[in-house]
Amino acid sequence: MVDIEQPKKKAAGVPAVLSSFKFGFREMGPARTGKVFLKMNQDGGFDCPSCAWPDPDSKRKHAAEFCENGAKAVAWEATRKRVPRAFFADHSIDQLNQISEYELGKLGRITEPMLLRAGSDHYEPVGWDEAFHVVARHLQALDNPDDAVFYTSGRTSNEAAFLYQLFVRAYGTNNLPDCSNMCHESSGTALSRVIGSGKGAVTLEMLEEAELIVVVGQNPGTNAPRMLSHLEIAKKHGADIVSVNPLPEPGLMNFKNPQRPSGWIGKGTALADQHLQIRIGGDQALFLAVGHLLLRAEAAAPGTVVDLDFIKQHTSGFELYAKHNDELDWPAVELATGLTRAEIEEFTQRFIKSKATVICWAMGLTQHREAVATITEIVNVLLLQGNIGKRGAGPCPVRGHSNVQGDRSMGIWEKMPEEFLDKLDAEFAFTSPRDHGIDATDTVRRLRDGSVRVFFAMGGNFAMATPDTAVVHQGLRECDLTVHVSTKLNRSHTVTGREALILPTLGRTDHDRTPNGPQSVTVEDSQGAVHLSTGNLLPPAPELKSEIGIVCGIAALVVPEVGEIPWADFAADYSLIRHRIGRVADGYENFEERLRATGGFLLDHAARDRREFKTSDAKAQFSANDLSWLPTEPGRLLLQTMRSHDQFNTTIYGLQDRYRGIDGTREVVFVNPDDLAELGLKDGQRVDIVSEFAGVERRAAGYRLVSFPTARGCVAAYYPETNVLMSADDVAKGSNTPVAKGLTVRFEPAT
Ligand SMILES: Nc1nc2c(c(=O)[nH]1)N[C@H]1C(S)=C(S)[C@@H](COP(=O)(O)OP(=O)(O)OC[C@H]3O[C@@H](n4cnc5c(=O)[nH]c(N)nc54)[C@H](O)[C@@H]3O)O[C@H]1N2
Ligand SMILES: Nc1nc2c(c(=O)[nH]1)N[C@H]1C(S)=C(S)[C@@H](COP(=O)(O)OP(=O)(O)OC[C@H]3O[C@@H](n4cnc5c(=O)[nH]c(N)nc54)[C@H](O)[C@@H]3O)O[C@H]1N2
Ligand SMILES: [Mo]
Repeated sequence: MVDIEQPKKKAAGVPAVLSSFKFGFREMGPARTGKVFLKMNQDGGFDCPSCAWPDPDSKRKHAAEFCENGAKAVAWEATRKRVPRAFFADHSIDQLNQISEYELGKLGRITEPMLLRAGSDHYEPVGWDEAFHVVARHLQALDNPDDAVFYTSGRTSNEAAFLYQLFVRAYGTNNLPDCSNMCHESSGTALSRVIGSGKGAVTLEMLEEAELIVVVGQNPGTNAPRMLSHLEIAKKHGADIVSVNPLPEPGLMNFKNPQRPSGWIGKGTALADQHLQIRIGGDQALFLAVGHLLLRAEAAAPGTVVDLDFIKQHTSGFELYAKHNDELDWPAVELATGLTRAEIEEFTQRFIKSKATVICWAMGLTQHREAVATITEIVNVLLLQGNIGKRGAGPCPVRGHSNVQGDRSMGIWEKMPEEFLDKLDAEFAFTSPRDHGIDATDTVRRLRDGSVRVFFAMGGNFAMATPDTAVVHQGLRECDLTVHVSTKLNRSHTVTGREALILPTLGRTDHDRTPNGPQSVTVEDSQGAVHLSTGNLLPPAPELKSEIGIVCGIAALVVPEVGEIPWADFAADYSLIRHRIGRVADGYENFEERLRATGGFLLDHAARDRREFKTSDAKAQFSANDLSWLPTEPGRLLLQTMRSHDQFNTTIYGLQDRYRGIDGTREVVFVNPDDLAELGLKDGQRVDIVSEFAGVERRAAGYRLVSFPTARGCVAAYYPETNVLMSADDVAKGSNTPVAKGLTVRFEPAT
């Protein structure tokens, strides 16, 4: 049944708690639900596999430190349901492709390796040994290791990621694309260039001390719900909070804290003091204007607005930036942002008033053509007031997957710096390749050319998460072998190469015991804190292997002679892996010792901790960017593809987007009522969404129009269904991230 009602103005509270338990009981039953929810994010427990928002230290810890969506992610993994052998015997590949992503995910955990033999149209069970030999046979048959691609999704632990990249480099390629390429790559690219580290420079404690927090292009109520508790604390300390978003996301507009009884009843906290309902792609113009106004205010009252000491001592490029930003084309700024000058002036006053400002952002900024320039524009504004490397201040990109940041620290990157590769080679006595590999977008292009022979994925759902869905599927079908290491079924398993393997693995919640005893893994969160994660549930099947066990099993067959790498020892004792990580990965020095001593630690961050900037000139760099925005022709709109409240990326938990008032369907497109009227369309009508890029049209058929308070000219629909509208050639400049926000579209009557 499809039910569309008024969007909610409040997030979390009682409905959120009820929703977690309802989903928990459905998947796990009451006893397991209790066991799981009590161990989540607690000392000695497991790290929530959902988002990368940090766990509070003991000072800040609540009794039950989890959120509705974390609980769903856990219940989804810890489900008691299993995919039976008979299921694969009963369904051909064609039939599997008829089953929706949502239904595939609901089938339960996979428990044994499955092989699709060449010429067959059914997966069949296969032993681990044979499965590993199939992978080895294909990899050893390739003349060029670069014909294989090794994808990673950001749930993989530090230990597994480190061994995985070691195996891939020992095999001879840097083809290590990861989900980050489609996520925060623009943040990493921009921040590395201008402040010398791609990671955020704000800890939880710093966030709570901020006087102004700006949340740009992020929907924390759904995608990082625990962040709201910390915003609430900051607010209690007197912080101003501003949301910059084309949508009035309810988590920011009003929030009820499920961790506190007082949050269960009553009005909740209105978190945002100001909501700037920005036009899609208008953020660079907005921050350009804020910079301009700050400089003007400083000129009017010298020494009161800008931190000249900081600028002089720690930055470069200020003069050029100030000159470049002296004049501003206000009409263009108003068109670009859809905001009035008065709104931008009010926003700027908040910066002037604040002595410590944090700017947080996520996909609403990074998945744009001008994402890199936009993020440097945000850094400009922070640098003007010395808002980095001091209490309560700094840039705070909020990462997505729970260990996406750790995976990068471990070497999952197609262009890992020489310094890391040199240390890796010295540690394991081999020579890793130095030619850069390909990222996720280039992998799509290589698939399009039909030049990938083996596609290997450590988790994720590459077939759905990427742009140009049909092209990706065709390319995957042309591979000799596709391999997926996964916990549950998804579309990437049913769009197969000539041969295909599904290798089931342990998840974060599963107890991991090797012949050497129980094992733990580690993760690094969004703010650079590293800690242990220990699963406590009986695994879905006794023969299930960990990701580490799988990598070691394959590597021992494929690269037994390369270097001195004790694969079997690593598979038995994960502390041995941490010892090696401690000698290779930046910031992880004496890893195992520090971990044992403290249970977890915060990684060093030169800019945050010492105002030391590891850039080309050892200064934090101002950037002079020209105003960029996304003009549209009449009849055209800007589309953003986003997450509902009931999904984790390509995993669909349910068909309810509670805060936005949608139930029973995902094929909706949110449109401003004035745009509907102007286009002569009505709420409830069905249309095709047609995207236009570089003269090519792409179509998503049969979407229901929903009249919604989104910014004028801006429409929104759910990812991943709308990835058919994206092009692998439409990418962010400098970071190669596919453009998932700000696509030019028009509506046509439904076909
Ligand atoms: N429950 C749950 N949690 C998740 C995930 C999930 O799918 N489900 N995914 C995880 C991952 S991998 C990631 S990367 C994060 C993603 O977290 P988010 O970035 O919050 O995810 P999106 O749904 O893509 O939301 C984009 C937000 O940016 C806004 N926006 C779109 N275009 C623009 C623009 O041009 N300017 C501005 N200022 N805003 C814009 C949208 O209205 C929306 O609020 O969440 C992580 N956590
Ligand atoms: N249009 C559009 N496209 C986007 C985005 C967008 O906003 N709009 N967002 C982009 C972003 S930010 C991201 S991060 C990517 C996400 O891209 P991916 O990371 O590739 O996709 P996920 O849906 O997170 O992957 C889910 C699958 O991971 C597997 N899995 C879950 N847990 C584990 C585990 O512990 N181990 C292993 N081995 N497997 C596991 C399960 O089989 C599950 O089906 O999508 C990108 N694509
Ligand atoms: Mo992400």
